[in-house]
Amino acid sequence: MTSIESKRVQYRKYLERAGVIDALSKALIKLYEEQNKPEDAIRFVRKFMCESCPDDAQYDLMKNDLEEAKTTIARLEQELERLRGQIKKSPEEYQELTMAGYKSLIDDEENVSSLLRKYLTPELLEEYMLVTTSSPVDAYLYDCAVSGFEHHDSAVGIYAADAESYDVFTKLFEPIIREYHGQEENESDVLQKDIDWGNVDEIENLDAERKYILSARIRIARNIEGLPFFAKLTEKQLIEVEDKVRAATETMDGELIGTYLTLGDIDSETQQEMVKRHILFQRGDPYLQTAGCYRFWPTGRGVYHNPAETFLIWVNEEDHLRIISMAQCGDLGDVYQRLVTGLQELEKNLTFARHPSYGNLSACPTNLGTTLRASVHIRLPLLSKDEERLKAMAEELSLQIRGTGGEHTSIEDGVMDISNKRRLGFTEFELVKSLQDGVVALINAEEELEIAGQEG
Ligand code: ADP
Ligand code: CIR
Repeated sequence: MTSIESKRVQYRKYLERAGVIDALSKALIKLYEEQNKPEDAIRFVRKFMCESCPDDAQYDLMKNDLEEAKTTIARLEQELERLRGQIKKSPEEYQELTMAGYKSLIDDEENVSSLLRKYLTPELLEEYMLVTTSSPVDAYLYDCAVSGFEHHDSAVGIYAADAESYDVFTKLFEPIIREYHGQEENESDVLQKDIDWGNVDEIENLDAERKYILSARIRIARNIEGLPFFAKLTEKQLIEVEDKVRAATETMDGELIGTYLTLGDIDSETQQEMVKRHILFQRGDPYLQTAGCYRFWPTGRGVYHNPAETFLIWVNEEDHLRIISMAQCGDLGDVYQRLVTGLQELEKNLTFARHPSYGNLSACPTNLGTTLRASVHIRLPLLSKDEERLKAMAEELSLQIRGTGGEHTSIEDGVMDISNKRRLGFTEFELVKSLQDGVVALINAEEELEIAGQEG
């Protein structure tokens, strides 16, 4: 007997011994004897085989119980978070946590590349460990560095807990900011140029034939002056931000007129659809999670958008506001114009936090300055096959490549998210123009590959 045949015989014996053959035969005989053959034969067999299984009514009851239990768990989790938020850590506890976090970061010899690890020396740790920003925020170094202490693979590893953090812990933030934004050689004390939206008409439709670009988007971050950033916002302040933004959108005009939706009122299925349409954020970034970005979720979070979904404001995600303009085509000019109009409208009612050297303030140092990320979702099937060339071109053109599902996602089917890599040290106009020039260069390269393919 071959080994497969012998395995088969053994399996059959096992099924007989365990009574499976007998039970199945009885179920099939029962079905055979049934005068009115049921439409759903599998369900009939399943019911016959499963004597102690719940009937339909019991099943519905159990389903309801499960839903109720889930709701209760979510409510209790929120309550727990609220109570945790009320516990103030003592300076000694902060000191202990900071030292333990720092030790685990430094002891890890495999993950050595975060800027936090590079610039947080033992001397700085000693100097800053018990220093805080002003009351009532009282942000410690630990509040800023906790994400990098836990995630040793961080590129940066630090978020500012409030505007003051950038100055109170300046000997740590400043070199990180300079290195991340390529400003090491800049001898000036002022790193960011004045806001300059330039000549908006010079930004154009980059793909009028709709051959390569699926969509274009520009976003900027803003934080309301006088309120801490996400890590230190209280539950009340989260609502305060939301109320202020909601009120500020009431004067929107023309194509910017829209509706504000608070996240708690959007059911989870609709949320998922909105995320897929790229008009809503979701929680889940582990770096932000540890930094405290999702505390009191979904309180105070929400999105404002016009019916065409081309102008949006995300409230209380990583920054108080993410102002976004989008188009389902390559018309970067149209997207740019709408963004500038939307921002100017908001500025009539809101004052945003700025820094004398870093320009507009954001919670993450990578977004400081213009806070602007202009991106296209673009299909470049030929160029994307040559990963090295694509990477080299992106580097040369100061572009960043991401997957289309957002940061830390992968490229699929030759479609990628191309955006300006730099945020600080340049004007808004310079950055959008640099994306425009970069995308044009990539499209030209793709076209050359197409022609070479046709000729060869
Ligand atoms: P950001 O830091 O700009 O918010 P993410 O990479 O986290 O960037 O993206 C946020 C969301 O915006 C994601 O859903 C992403 O797919 C979407 N997005 C970014 N750029 C574009 C674009 N050009 N077209 C459509 N959606 C985009
Ligand atoms: C990190 O340090 O890697 C995370 N806190 C995310 C930083 C922002 N994104 C980025 O550098 N691409």
